[in-house]
Amino acid sequence: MTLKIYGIAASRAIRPLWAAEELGLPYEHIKLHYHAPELKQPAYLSMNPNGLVPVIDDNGLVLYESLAITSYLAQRYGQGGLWPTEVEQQARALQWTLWAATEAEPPARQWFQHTQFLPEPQRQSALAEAGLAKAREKVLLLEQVLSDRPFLLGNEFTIADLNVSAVLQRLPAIAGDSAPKAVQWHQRCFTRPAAQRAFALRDKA
Ligand SMILES: N[C@@H](CCC(=O)N[C@@H](CS)C(=O)NCC(=O)O)C(=O)O
Repeated sequence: MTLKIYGIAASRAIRPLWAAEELGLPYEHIKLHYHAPELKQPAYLSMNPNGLVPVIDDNGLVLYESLAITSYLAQRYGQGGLWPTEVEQQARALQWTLWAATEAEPPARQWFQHTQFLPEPQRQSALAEAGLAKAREKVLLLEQVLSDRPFLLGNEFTIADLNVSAVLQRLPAIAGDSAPKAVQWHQRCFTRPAAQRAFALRDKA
């Protein structure tokens, strides 16, 4: 059975879409909007009781949480490539994935919500500024780590890079001029053909 990926590309579903493209996996894309009422209906809630996208169904394995999905796809289909073989590197990939979810995403999201996503009357500039300052601290940490290597785990692009760069999708705007190496790394990730193919899906209905 073909891998099914639920969620429009202009949502966190971009993460599993990008992973599937990296791995060359055939998939069916079910373009559910994050505001679609179906997300709160029993059929969808039986797959993800949180009522959120993305979800995947991989031959009967139903999984939610975008970064768990990307990590699963890498581990299952990308051994020795997207998923490193050494246990130490796998541990570092997990470290970066959790860092992306718990350290980087909350402030980056706060900044984005209060500058672009929320309707203007709901935006609060103090929250936007605080989110930006905190997110920039995280980018500066990446700047240090990337001072001596092209990718987070070394010389090769891995799931750690996909997860962190996808979460920090707006890294160049967050960094400004403060973190040139992090910006270059982000470009290296986002100019990969698989990333381009996945992000191009945002322009399609
Ligand atoms: N931690 C979850 C977050 C998923 C999430 O918040 N998805 C948003 C779209 S990016 C959503 O479905 N929102 C619908 C809603 O809030 O009702 C993940 O990474 O998969």
